[in-house]
Amino acid sequence: MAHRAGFVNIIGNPNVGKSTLMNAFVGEKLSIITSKAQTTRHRILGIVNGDDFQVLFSDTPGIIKPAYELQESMMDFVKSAFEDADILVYMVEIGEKALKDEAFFNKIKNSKIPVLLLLNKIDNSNQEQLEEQAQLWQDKVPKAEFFPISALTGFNVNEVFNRIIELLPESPAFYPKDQLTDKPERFFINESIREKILLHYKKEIPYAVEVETEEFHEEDKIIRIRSVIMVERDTQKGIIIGHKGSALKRVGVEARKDLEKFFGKQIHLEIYVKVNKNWRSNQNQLRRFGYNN
Ligand SMILES: Nc1nc2c(ncn2[C@@H]2O[C@H](COP(=O)(O)OP(=O)(O)OP(=O)(O)O)[C@@H](O)[C@H]2O)c(=O)[nH]1
Ligand SMILES: [Mg+2]
Repeated sequence: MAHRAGFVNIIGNPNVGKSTLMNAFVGEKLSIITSKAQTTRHRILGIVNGDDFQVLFSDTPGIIKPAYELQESMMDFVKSAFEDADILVYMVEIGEKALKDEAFFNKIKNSKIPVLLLLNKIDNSNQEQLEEQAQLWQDKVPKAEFFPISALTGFNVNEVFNRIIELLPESPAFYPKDQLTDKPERFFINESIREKILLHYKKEIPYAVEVETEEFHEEDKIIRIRSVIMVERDTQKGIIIGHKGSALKRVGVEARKDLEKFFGKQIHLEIYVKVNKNWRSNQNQLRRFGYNN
């Protein structure tokens, strides 16, 4: 059989389970997952290699109407995912009625490339609701191939993957066959710290936070890391640190555990907090944090 390879880009509303699905395909926790919307801010490549295929999955931020520059950059990642896709995976979740951004929705509906429409979180539904939702979405996007799935339990995930392999164009591999992603180690450190912030802090705090890893030093048995959590205001800095540093300590302990699993090595993680005023609206800062496209 000829070798197949291509870009399979996963798009949809915030919080529908795009990152959960990509991690399930790749078998690694490349993307962070939380119950909060806008968990993913970047386009993250997850590569699945076989002897005669290479699937280049892209996890993308949930589609929103951007309100500030960071969100505009996030939507630029989504746009780029439209442009280079060989196959589009459009994910919706049980109970969802529409993609709020009509322009994006029309692009999906009129797409010239194959679209797989995945109705996710069916573990959260009953037969009646499932049938009604299946009908609703197949009417909305008649050209798409429809799959009810559960990214969480794995229901139908293999079936979707096998269909993707069938649809892949003939092509040589784009990346070395042992490569898993295009992101550097520091990216996964930043993300794993940001995940703990999404999990443990309320309201605007997670959205005002960016993480940067200043030092990554790998030794025989241990990796020494120093990262900085950036917030937009002084008051946020106090909240991140917490009473006698307890809140920040929890972030550090939990992120370190995840990173020890990810890197398979002992980790020494030092985290401090810094104010970087209005970084979310500052083009130079955004570029520095990898949000340029
Ligand atoms: N019950 C159920 N929950 C799911 C399923 N897939 C994902 N979730 C949950 O839905 C929430 C969002 O999952 P993510 O994978 O972070 O969603 P996302 O689409 O990447 O979200 P953004 O990055 O914010 O756009 C998490 O709490 C997941 O555990 C599923 O199949 N069933
Ligand atoms: Mg995500």
